[in-house]
Amino acid sequence: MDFKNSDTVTGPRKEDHLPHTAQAAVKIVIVGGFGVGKTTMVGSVSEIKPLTTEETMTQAGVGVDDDYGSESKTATTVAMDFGRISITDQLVLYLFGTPGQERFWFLWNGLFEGALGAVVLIDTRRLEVSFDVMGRLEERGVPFIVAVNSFPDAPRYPVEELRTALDLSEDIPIVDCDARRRASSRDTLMTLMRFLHSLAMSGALR
Ligand SMILES: Nc1nc2c(ncn2[C@@H]2O[C@H](COP(=O)(O)OP(=O)(O)O)[C@@H](O)[C@H]2O)c(=O)[nH]1
Ligand SMILES: [Mg+2]
Repeated sequence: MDFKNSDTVTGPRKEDHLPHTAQAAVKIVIVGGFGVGKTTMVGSVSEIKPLTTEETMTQAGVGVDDDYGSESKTATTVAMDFGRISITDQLVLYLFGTPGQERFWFLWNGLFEGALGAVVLIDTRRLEVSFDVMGRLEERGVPFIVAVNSFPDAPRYPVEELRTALDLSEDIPIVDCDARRRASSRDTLMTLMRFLHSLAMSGALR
């Protein structure tokens, strides 16, 4: 076998090491329909080089994936994105960006296993692509918040209108975010952590 390219596989970089103060690591999933910004969010917020499994869209996806609103997208994540962010010295989040396309649902069982919570990204031009995702999180009892990714030509709705359209209960936070911006993505994750904390305090977490 030819190992000529093995020098491209390097060991962990110094910045990849967990801080020695880290005490808790939790798994968070970033979900939503095709092209809502999952890969972008994991990439913008991760402090390690995000691992992204992208595959150029093939004929197999044509007519199957609903790609309205993401016309310029040439690749779609078929497996997942993976990243890490330290929220405090002690708390580390592992982020898993999970595909929302129906034909990849078989991947979900494992990906949701052990997840403390989820961010559901939505694109207001295509709310329906994130409906199923929310249903599946509810089925599995994974608490989530909704983040409205700010695409420039996407219509803007008052939060309460979105809540009704998405059929979400009062307590589920709905926030605006720009997945391309680290600060915004981080704020979104902080909102999720506060929400999870409040659920834990009220005894609502399973
Ligand atoms: N304007 C704008 N574009 C975004 C934003 N987030 C993602 N995009 C773009 O939308 C496309 C789809 O994003 P991507 O992260 O690949 O979506 P995914 O399929 O959910 O992983 C890409 O071309 C991104 O550059 C955002 O917050 N604002
Ligand atoms: Mg992606």
